[in-house]
Amino acid sequence: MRPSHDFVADHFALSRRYFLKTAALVSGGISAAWSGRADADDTMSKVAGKSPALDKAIAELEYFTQPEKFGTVERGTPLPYTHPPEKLREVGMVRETWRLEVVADDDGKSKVDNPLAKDKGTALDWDGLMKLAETRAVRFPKIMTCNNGGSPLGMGLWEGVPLRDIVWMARPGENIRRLFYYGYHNDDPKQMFRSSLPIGRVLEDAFGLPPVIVAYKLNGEFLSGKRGGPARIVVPEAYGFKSVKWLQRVVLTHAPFANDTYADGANDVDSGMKTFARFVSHPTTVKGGESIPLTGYAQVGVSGLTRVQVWLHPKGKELPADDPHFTKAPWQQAELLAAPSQWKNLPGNAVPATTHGFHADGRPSEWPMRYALAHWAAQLPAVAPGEYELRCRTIDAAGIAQPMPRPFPKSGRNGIQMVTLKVES
Ligand SMILES: Nc1nc2c(c(=O)[nH]1)N[C@H]1C(S)=C(S)[C@@H](COP(=O)(O)O)O[C@H]1N2
Ligand SMILES: [Mo]
Repeated sequence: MRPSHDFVADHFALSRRYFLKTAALVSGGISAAWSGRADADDTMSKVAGKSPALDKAIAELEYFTQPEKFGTVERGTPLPYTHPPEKLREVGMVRETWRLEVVADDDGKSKVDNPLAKDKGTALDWDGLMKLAETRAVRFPKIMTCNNGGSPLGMGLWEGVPLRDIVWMARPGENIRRLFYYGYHNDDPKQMFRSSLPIGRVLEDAFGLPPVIVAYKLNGEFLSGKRGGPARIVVPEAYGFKSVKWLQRVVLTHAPFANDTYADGANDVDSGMKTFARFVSHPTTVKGGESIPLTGYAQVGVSGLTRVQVWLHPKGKELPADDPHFTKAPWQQAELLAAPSQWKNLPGNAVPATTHGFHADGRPSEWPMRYALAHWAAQLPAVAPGEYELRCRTIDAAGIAQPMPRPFPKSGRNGIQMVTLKVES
């Protein structure tokens, strides 16, 4: 058995070594932001150099998601961003005509002294948003995941203006407990997508969390229509359904409850994002006597992340009937990789200055970062020929294996992923 690894290994050192071997990439090499990195962080990964296949797989990992690989969950017939240009203009789906309203609910209780309303000509427009951005822009990393999806949609560095700055402009008065917010939905109630938050979450941030934002950029580029542009909500700690795209209207209400579109689907609309692991690269076949290179990522959810583990189980061998989450299986430690040296898919392969969760020199201030992803790798020792099931899981900050045995996929799926492996004789 391979010894277990307790150290967070260094993706940085590993990829530097890999790139030094790869002449074509040396010049584009390591971001200057990293030159100030402490030596203590420079320890070599334990899996590094064990196999060229694994080194290559690790070097190919991408932290932030390429636009064309970002997954989408959307509704609308037609999808609002597919309207012809004229119609896009007419319905506020382009910057020139985009407006954001912040108004009181017509519940007769909530008071808003300076509503930002289209009919009063006071709605926030794109120039107003960009003006705010000059002094108020924030950026933070956040993984976008649908609570109903088996894997994340994409990893983003989101930029926007805190929603509270816009809410304050509307001068909220008495009796406001919640915000309902709406995306453009072809003016058809059946196509509506809306979500909601307690006012307290918008006005303040739990210690260490970035604010809820009206986002206009993802990974350094202005949001495409597909990704929710001109502007969308992004809630750092929440599943995707809280991050309404094509945002046009915020209603300040006395209502004490969530009225999210996602409440309809039996979803837990208050769920925190869960911690779980997935494979990125895994061989489907290896030769007898060969070790097994594996890479993957974990989503760092509300309960944190300390480890990723993998388990190789001979196919056909009986699985314990009384242990559906395999808590007693002989799991082996994978290695959690340190922060990447280059933040691929960002302009200049670098995280911009003044990004929440990063030091001024571009190093993350904690690792792994919450509500983000972290990569892992393992090189399993050779096993006897045959067919195998290979699984991965996470251990959270409290030392609890995730998924915990619990039957609630509607509060976020974190099931154990299984892939198969054939070892030839
Ligand atoms: N207007 C609008 N916003 C929306 C949705 C939608 O259908 N319409 N889908 C939501 C859901 S359920 C998810 S999971 C995320 C997905 O974001 P993405 O498509 O940018 O990955 O968007 C959310 N925002
Ligand atoms: Mo979703």
